[in-house]
Amino acid sequence: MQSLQTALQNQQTDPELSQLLELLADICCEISNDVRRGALAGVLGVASSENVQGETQKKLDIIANDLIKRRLAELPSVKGIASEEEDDVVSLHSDGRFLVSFDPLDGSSNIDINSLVGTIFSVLPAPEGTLTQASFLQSGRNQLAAGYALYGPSTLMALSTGQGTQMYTLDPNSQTFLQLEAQVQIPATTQEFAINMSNQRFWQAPMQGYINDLLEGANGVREKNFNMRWIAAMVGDVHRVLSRGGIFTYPADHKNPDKPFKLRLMYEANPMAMLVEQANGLASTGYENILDIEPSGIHQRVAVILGSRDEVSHCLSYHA
Ligand code: AFP
Repeated sequence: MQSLQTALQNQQTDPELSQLLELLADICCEISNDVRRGALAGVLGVASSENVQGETQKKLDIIANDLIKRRLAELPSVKGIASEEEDDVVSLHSDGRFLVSFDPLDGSSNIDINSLVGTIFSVLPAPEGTLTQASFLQSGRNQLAAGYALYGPSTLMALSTGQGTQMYTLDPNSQTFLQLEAQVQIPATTQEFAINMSNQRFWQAPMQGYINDLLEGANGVREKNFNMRWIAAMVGDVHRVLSRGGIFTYPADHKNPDKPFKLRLMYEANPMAMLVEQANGLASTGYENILDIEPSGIHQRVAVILGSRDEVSHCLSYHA
């Protein structure tokens, strides 16, 4: 199996970008070690703080965020970072070429039940001039790279630099990532969906209609039975979609009128949309391709429908 370093060289990735991606992989390896040691590393439980979005932070949210911030500061090519756990953007090196946005620990409510969590990251080109929030407000099409690490029974990493999506596994002995798949391909059709069904009564009509038809199974218009999965960590649900297909959605809902969407564009939706599109899948809000959204704020949230091409297209037909 080829290492991440060799794979990036073989893809003729820009050497500075490769260096950044190798550093991100190294950081994920460190977080993976903390996750594995769990209570022994003192990383479980709630911290006495909230993030900018008013969500209670877990200890590991803060540990992972601080680690990524500290380690990325080592690299002169990184101009600044934006994190789900930071109120504002953080300036690192004024001459840097890259911006990195990340969700340091996705699915953090899973950490205390020893279930799947991960780290999601996205790399954008840094515009000239002083770093501000506006520097990050670029559409997902501008991403130079996107990826996630999944801390599960083994630690895996999905990565794309725009030449397909590759899957790696962490070798705990050498502490390096080795390539498992050179071109991940999401099957176009599926009989598996992922949605938080407890929100059903709050969804808009198109999603109500689509899910109702799935639930009717072989007796309904779809004429086939569907199965449901929900990991409560986007990183785990998207990994399943990349592995065997499926549709994952967190649609708009009116449970809390001030917060119609759950997932963050810069830290979750954009990087996952790039990985999914590069693996022959689709990623949409229902009305527009996620990668085409012109962001209006670094903590912006959006509706997400992604996965197997034919199934996502079918879901979008309810929104037309
Ligand atoms: P946290 O990382 O804040 O725990 O949120 C995870 C997440 O944003 C996303 O990864 C999941 O798909 C979604 O929340 C799960 O939300 P529910 O609470 O509705 O299950």
